[in-house]
Amino acid sequence: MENSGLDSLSIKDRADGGKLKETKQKKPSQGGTKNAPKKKEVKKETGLGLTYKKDENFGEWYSEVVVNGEMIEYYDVSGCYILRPWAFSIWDILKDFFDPEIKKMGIKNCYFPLFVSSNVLEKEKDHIEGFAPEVAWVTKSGQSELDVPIAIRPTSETVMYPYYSKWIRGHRDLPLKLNQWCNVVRWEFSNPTPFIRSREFLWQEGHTAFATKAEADEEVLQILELYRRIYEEYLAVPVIKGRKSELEKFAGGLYTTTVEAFVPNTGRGIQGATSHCLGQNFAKMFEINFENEKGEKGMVWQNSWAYTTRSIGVMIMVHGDDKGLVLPPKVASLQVIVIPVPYKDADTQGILDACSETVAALRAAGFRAEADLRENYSPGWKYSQWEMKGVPLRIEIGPRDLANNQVRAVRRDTSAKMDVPRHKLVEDVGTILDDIQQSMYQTAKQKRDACIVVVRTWEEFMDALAAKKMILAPWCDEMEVEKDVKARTKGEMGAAKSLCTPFDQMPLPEGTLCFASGKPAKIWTYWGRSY
Ligand code: 86X
Repeated sequence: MENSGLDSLSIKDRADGGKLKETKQKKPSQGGTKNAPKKKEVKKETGLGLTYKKDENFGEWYSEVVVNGEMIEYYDVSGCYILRPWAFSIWDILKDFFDPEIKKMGIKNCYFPLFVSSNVLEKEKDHIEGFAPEVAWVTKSGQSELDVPIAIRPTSETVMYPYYSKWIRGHRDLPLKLNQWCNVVRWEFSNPTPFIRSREFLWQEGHTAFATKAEADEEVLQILELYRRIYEEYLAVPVIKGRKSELEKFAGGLYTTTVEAFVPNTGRGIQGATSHCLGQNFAKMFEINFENEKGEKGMVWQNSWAYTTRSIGVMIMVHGDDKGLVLPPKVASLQVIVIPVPYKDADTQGILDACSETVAALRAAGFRAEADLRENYSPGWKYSQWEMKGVPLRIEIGPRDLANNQVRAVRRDTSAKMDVPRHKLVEDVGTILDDIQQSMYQTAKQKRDACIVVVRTWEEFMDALAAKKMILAPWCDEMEVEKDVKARTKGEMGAAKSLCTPFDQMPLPEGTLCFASGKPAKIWTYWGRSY
């Protein structure tokens, strides 16, 4: 896995008195000329670079980035992936935000079993129907067949709600607000993709029951706001809050709200998380009844809500570049990597000490920082590796920095380089990391916004779809019309569907017609292809 070309190149540039800025050195990860077979060339040069470019072959780029960035290891069960510490730490950070927030709302954590008996799973046949092919079953222990096959949860309504029925008797038992952090299994058949579509994934599922619809309605939006914050404040991914159409909502519920993200490279929308008001449908099926203060019988109002490890995949797709992952500082398990840049005749020990002191100061101030003091790798090789892994900020310390009592900081998102005086280290690193977080969000938002097109006619709609846009169109809000849109756009790339009806509605002038049916429009709705 070694190299020499890269080493000499970077060291020379760096030792050259800080000319790095202008030199615009050959990027090790990008290899040779346009038409040359990039793959081998790059691999030879560094053993590190990406073979595919994000704009040229997005699918291959993504697979390569998640593996080379050490997020994922492929596994020998198709559709299942190993989440390596680099990925799992992001999941931990999101959980460390979300879990205390829901606890403030009075939601309690619990754990229900992984297995569902076939009786119970089939109890609510209506809601299971469309999903049945995705359910995984345990049929044997050792060599003997089980008397009754046992399902593995694809979601936990059927696991939990029989006990809601048992535990809820009177109004004093309400609200009942439970959440669990767990895995679920859905045996998908369409092309599995790490994080985005895997057969087993991690999520939190919240299941709550209230005496009144008003309480349920309020919670749906409180949770949705937390989901927006996960995406926008943590993952730096812009999302649109809205409501799913009747066709796209969770069929078992009353209405479904969503945060929708968009992946500009593929022109696909992606549901980021979902918060449902289930109404009283499940209360009816599972007989979740209660008696109010006046002794009258009523059925509970329920919600359910979830976000999954898919969120990490969306973040990778939105921010990654041709050098690898680009992690927002708030979710990066390592925010600052400090790399010594010694060279012949330099005070190597002084440089190493300065690196250790820098890490100690940053850690003491609460930053997640490490020094990469490995001796068997060159600085240039280390730069490439930490760029691949997406560390937001690199600090280089060489002889010139030592002499000037400064460090050289290099941003992962923009490649901008800055000299930071050591007495301002903590302050400046804080400022830079904040700026990276904000600017990653703003850049992603600009790219997303540039993909949004407002259309009024079918023709404009089809053009926008071909151009991979996220389409905002006036719609009559009729299910038959959405089915028709799906049918009329069916093809290799997948049909178009409604993504969401944004809560934030533009004015809809009287007389505006539906883009698809020509009937009077009722709402503005986002449309596009989706994951
Ligand atoms: C829908 C609905 C709901 C709790 C959420 O979206 C939030 C958390 N659940 C999930 N859904 C299914 O009900 C379902 C059921 C079966 Cl049996 C299945 F195989 C797959 C499913 N996928 C989604």
